[in-house]
Amino acid sequence: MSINYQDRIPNNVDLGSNRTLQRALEHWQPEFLNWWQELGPKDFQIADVYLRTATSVDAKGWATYGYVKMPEYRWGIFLADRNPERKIGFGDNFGQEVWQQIPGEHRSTLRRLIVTQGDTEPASVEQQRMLGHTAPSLYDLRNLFQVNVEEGRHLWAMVYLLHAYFGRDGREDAEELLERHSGDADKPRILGTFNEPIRDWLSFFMFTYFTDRDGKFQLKSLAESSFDPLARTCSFMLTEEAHHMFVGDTGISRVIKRTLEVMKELNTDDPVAIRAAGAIDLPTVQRYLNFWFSSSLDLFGSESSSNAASYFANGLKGRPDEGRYEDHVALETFYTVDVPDGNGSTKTEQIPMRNAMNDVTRGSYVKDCEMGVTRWNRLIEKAGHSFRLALPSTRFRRNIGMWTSVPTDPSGKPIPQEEYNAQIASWLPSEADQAYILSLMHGVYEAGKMAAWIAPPDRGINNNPVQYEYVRLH
Ligand code: BYC
Repeated sequence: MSINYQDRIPNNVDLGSNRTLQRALEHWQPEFLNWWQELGPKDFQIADVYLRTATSVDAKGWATYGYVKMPEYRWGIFLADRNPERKIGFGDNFGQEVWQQIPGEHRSTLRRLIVTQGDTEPASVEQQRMLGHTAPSLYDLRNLFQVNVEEGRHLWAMVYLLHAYFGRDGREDAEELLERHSGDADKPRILGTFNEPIRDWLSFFMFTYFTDRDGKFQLKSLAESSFDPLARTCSFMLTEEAHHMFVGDTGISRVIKRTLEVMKELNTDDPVAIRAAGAIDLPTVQRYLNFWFSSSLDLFGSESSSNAASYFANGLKGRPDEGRYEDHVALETFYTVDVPDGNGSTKTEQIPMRNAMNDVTRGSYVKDCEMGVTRWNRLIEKAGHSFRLALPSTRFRRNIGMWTSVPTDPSGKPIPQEEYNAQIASWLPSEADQAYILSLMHGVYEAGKMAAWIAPPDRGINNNPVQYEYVRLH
């Protein structure tokens, strides 16, 4: 179904045929816009931003580009097309019809999953709200705002499901999604990472690389759901998510590229000299990476989770790319995890495969994260330096799961608490690192100009040149 932009809420779900639902969403719409004005990107609301907007959900032509003022962005409800042949792909009901309505016994669990997913979307916009003031270029400013409006749309995607399938409870949940706020002492966002402040662009690139990538894997898991409208919603969200990870991946590459240029010019790898020249030394990049990667690992939940086992058994949440696995029932297999033995060492444990689904997904995520690291290291190697970036171990600095508060070094080796306390400041961004990175953050708003700490991108957006005026400020 094509998307009708004459509607107050653009959609491809035939909203007009359900007046009650339409009215409920039209009631929520001004609350969303109020939230956007109060907690969305600070200022820039009258700037013309070169944004893409969904016009259809098919692979070829979903995006059109043009100048839009952010509050006029057409946030809408877009589900991937329905496949009438689709069957349940995993769990106890493998092979049966997928659900167009929610079976009563799964209502509260699905509601919780949808609320948790929905909560992350506005949270990320809140976290990023001040970054417009320090964008390293108009190209980057545009990318930030593209990410922000699409996270806003992802909130719409979850709110649609809450309104359409969960009655009054869902409507209340939708209101609460605008009432919790990132970092709020009384009403924080649900998941840890989404309460961490993002004050600088290095953190933004780390977040879009590592945390948005968690989003990719969680959305892929939900795209397998037996609840077909959830699966179709998440499938389309994934097409938007890809650009967010591109922003992170290329952002980090560009930071490294610039650092390597400075290292070459000065013929040194001394962080002090590199900083004096206004670039970001590689050990600092590693510390920011350590912080955001370890925080994002927690978003997958515990290694052994009875919640995860029941999501899988009931067909609510599968594994990313479930079709690639041979055994979709996973009832008789086991999974081996390394766990702390309580004496400063590790032991292995066998857990039923269904209980291990969080860790299975986390494992796929770590592999995906490695690809960027390999690419960045290739740049460093080509420039003739021996320094290498590395992902810390999945045991390092965990706050959820079996390794919670177990002191390890970044390689995952358990160490005494005192040693951890003494070293942690050298493994994560120190106050001095943060102050230095913040000192680099100044808005560069002249088309084609770049801040000195980052290299220009290889190409612009939608075949436009890098020096294109991606945001027209007024
Ligand atoms: N922080 O049994 P467990 C995205 C809670 S990002 C705080 O292992 P489960 C995006 C957990 O809720 C993707 N609490 O949990 C990215 C549970 O609480 P209860 C977001 C946490 O249920 C960038 C308890 O600990 N998608 O889209 O197996 C920009 C025990 O844990 C955390 C989803 O969240 C944490 N990190 O797994 C914008 C998908 N981790 O029940 C957007 C939907 C766990 O004891 N959510 N807890 O009160 C889920 O699938 C699951 O809720 C989780 C947790 C994977 C998050």
